[in-house]
Amino acid sequence: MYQWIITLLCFFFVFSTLTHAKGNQDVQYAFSFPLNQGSPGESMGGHDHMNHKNGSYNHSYLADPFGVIGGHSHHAGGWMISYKYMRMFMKGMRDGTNGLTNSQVISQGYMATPTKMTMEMHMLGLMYAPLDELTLMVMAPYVIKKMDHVRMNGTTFIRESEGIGDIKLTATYFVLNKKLFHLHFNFGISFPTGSIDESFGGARLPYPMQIGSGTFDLLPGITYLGQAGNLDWGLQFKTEIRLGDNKHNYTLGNRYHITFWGAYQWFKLLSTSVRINTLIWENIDGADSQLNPAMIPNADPNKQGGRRMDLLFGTLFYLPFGHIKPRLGIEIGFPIYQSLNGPQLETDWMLTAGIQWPF
Ligand SMILES: [Cu+2]
Repeated sequence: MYQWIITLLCFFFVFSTLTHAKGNQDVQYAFSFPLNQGSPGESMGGHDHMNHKNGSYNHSYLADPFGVIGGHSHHAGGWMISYKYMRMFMKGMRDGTNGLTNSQVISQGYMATPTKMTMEMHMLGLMYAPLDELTLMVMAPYVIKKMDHVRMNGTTFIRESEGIGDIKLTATYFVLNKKLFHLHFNFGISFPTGSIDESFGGARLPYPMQIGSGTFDLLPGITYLGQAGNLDWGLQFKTEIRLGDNKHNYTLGNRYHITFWGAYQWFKLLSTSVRINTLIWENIDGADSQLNPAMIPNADPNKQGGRRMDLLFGTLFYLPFGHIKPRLGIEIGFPIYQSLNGPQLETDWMLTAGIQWPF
């Protein structure tokens, strides 16, 4: 059902792209509000806000889609606070690229199977740039998970968990800063502040219901950004590398993300984006001895990995006040391909929305 809504949204975006592509000559002046920390007068039109410091291009605050993390940097002395709400909905089990019914999963010998899951995250972020080249960011998530299940005998049950997730400290450092070719490295560390002790009635909940990884994780990556006229684009490769075992003797799989996007500034205060996000995540290494993989598939460390490609559509609205415009953003997407080491819950759609407020 959700796929249909999202497909309609896609058509809307394609249609509006085609209708706007003609006869919109004034768009090169669309991005004319001042974003620099310097004097507001230096932005006269076009993308002049990027011509900070003798015409050099600083991707200080661009049309990077809301679901992208570490996709922009700030000028020296710049701050930004942000709030993002993320939601992901998963329904139905899948093995490889094939869907499985609940009874097909249970007939593999399990006592119960997950049927659907909602994951929500409230994330507070703070960015600060001590140098033009270097932007630091801290992100603090609050995670809420809810999973529905069905037992062998047809009865259903729900499990829930919530709490502070893994706090991340990250940095971007640019090595090239040209209009058509901006390149920055992403660095980061994720702290094991999220719980891996979530339980119900004294029994530990399966891996996907835990809040954190339980390990220190490294977050290296590289981001390329370009801009011409009112068009912005980007390509980002990011990884999450787990360090060591957590206290329950397992390590979540490493994750690899490759994403690329294009964004177009239609009006002074509105831009839209289209993005492809490819994710590969590995199985769990080791096992939590309190979990029995014969009971339910999501308690099996070898049924956690997978790969997925998502198509996402985003919109950014710039609020018309303040020296540097705050922006509201939303990005909605759905998988166009997913292959899972299953049986595992398949993803149906995901959403990120929130506000970014630079000062
Ligand atoms: Cu920022």
